[in-house]
Amino acid sequence: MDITSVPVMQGYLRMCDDGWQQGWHERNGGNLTYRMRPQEVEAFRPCFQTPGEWVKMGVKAENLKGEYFITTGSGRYFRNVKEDPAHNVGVVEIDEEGEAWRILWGLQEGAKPTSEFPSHFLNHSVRKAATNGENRVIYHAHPANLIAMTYILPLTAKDFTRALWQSATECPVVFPGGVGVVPWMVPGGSEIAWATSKLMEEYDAAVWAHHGLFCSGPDFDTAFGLMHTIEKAAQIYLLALSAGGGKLRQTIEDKSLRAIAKDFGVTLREEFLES
Ligand code: 2HA
Ligand code: ZN
Repeated sequence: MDITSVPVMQGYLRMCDDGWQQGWHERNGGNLTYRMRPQEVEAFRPCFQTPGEWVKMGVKAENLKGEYFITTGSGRYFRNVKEDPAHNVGVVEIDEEGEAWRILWGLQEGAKPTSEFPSHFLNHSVRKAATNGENRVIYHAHPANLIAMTYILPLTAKDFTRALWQSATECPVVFPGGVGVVPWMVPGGSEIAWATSKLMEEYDAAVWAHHGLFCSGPDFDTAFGLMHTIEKAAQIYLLALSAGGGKLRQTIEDKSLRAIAKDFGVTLREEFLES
């Protein structure tokens, strides 16, 4: 059976390649996980191999017991995913305690799930709970403009959200709840995983200072679209600041943000508005 004929895998592989094409995944940068629907697991089941060993994650989530995820591989490159899915991505099953994974397909020749699997796992847990099970995608990338913003703005959710909302009219519609900000931390461990997942209880995107961005969504289009929209807004913000010699002559006023929200039927996070 050709795994690239399974629709969910087609969507997953396309998203990896799209992220690579955008320039967000230098070397082994970034990672993508998808929580599979039961019918997607069944479509994939003929491809499953003899399961690997259970491996504990150092984090635990009650509401992810027995779930199946597609994940990118630790140390593997987004650039190679489309050419060779079996070496660069895989399917893992979570145990009945919600604390260990084992490989069922892919991640060939000793690969493991992404080094950020603990962060992805806890984010899946909180987003699943926050969205009544709708959320399925957690996506981490290294988009350059957004990372550059973390060197010039105070590292607060309010400062980042306002700067991004004001940088393109669509932004308040796409992320009316704003974005969270995680201060600089060592990547890959349970500390950054906990800090990020705490923010993901409230936000569907979280900036990692001097590192990148985590986005979530119910499907590949929404999660990729959120990453894309935030990064484009960051690019506009930096272009405008650079062209203006560090000064903005005008921006989208709060009353205009409110007008957008009213017409598009979204609720902006009130505490981030100043008037
Ligand atoms: O996978 O992006 O944050 C490499 C990373 C770690
Ligand atoms: Zn990273």
